[in-house]
Amino acid sequence: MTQTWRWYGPNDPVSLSDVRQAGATGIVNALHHVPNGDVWTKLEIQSRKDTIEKAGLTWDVVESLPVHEKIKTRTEGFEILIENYKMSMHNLAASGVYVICYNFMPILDWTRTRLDMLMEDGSLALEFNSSELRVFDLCILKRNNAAADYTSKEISSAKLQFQNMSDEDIKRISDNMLKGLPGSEEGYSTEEFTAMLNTYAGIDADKLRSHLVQFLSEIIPVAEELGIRMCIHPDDPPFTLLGLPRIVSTMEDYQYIFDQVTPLSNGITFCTGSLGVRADNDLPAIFTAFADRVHFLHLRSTRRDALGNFHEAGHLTGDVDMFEIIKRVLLEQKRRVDENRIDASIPMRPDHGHQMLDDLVKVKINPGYSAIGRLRGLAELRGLEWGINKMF
Ligand code: DNO
Repeated sequence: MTQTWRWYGPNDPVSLSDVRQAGATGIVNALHHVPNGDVWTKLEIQSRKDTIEKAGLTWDVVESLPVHEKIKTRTEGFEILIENYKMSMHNLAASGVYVICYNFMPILDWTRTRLDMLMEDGSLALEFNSSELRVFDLCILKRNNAAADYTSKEISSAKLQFQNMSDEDIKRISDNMLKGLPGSEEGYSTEEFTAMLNTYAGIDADKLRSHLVQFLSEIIPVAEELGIRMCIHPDDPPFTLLGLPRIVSTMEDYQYIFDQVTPLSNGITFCTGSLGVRADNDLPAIFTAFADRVHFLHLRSTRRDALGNFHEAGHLTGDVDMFEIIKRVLLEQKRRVDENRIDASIPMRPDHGHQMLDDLVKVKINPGYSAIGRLRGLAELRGLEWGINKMF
């Protein structure tokens, strides 16, 4: 695997020289300062690439080239936004950046309710708490018809929980849900978010799926022509949230997408932590079913409970069988070597580390993306890969 590291650009508290010391060779990066929907110009791309290369690293993956909400809802102006998207793809290929990660999650990107869950060892982890999500939906956001999505027991306990909640907790949950976690391109106030929800009024999962397929039918031919590998990120978490459809959560979801748009450049960001939140997702089976179109790996593990809560576990602990996944990745890489594929080394990044050691006292960190927890994750994953390779 090619070891990469997500870097948020010059304002990231983790520097490129830190990344080199962590042992990664590649950078995963986006032009976060360019407004969502605008073209990424050749000049901007090249200047970012130069910065990365001056530090002795390479820009291996774009994460994300964001898909504008109007493309997802196919509302006024979406045609121009798709043209802009294609132009950004052209400009990236012109600078030699060929792997593009994106997602098709309505309005919200990844979602957590708490960013500082205390672990036994004193480190902090990201958490998704389903009862807090219900409090947010029913009592803070007060979404129209939200009650229809829950049992009467869930509704009464959410109300009780809300009555006893401190202002601080209410603010924490609202901020985490709406303001956008690191890498999310948008943040909203409650009013703005409610207005955004209305733009999805007539859009159910089937409709959103057809919008994705229409988008892919336009951009995948461009990717084929340019040698770009597009890789869709799964829903995080992989289920419907706040009444919004989510369509990249299961084996069947992937199967549908690839049946509709077949070229291999229509690929996957295989995110073990996101997919692993569902007990009914068989991760090794999903990997093997679509192995030839896995263009990027997010390696992390989550721990779920029976109530629908989950938190980020250590990279080798939790519910993901990392040994089995990496073993299958290495077999797929061997297969690609035999086929003379140029993408025989799949870029991976250690995803979401715990906040630990000196990072606990740093003034600024990006939750989930502090240096030391990811460094620990990368070291563990690298060791596991090394060990499995020795066995082959
Ligand atoms: C969270 C990330 C996501 C991811 C996007 C890809 O940590 O994995 O924000 O970057 O969903 O488009």
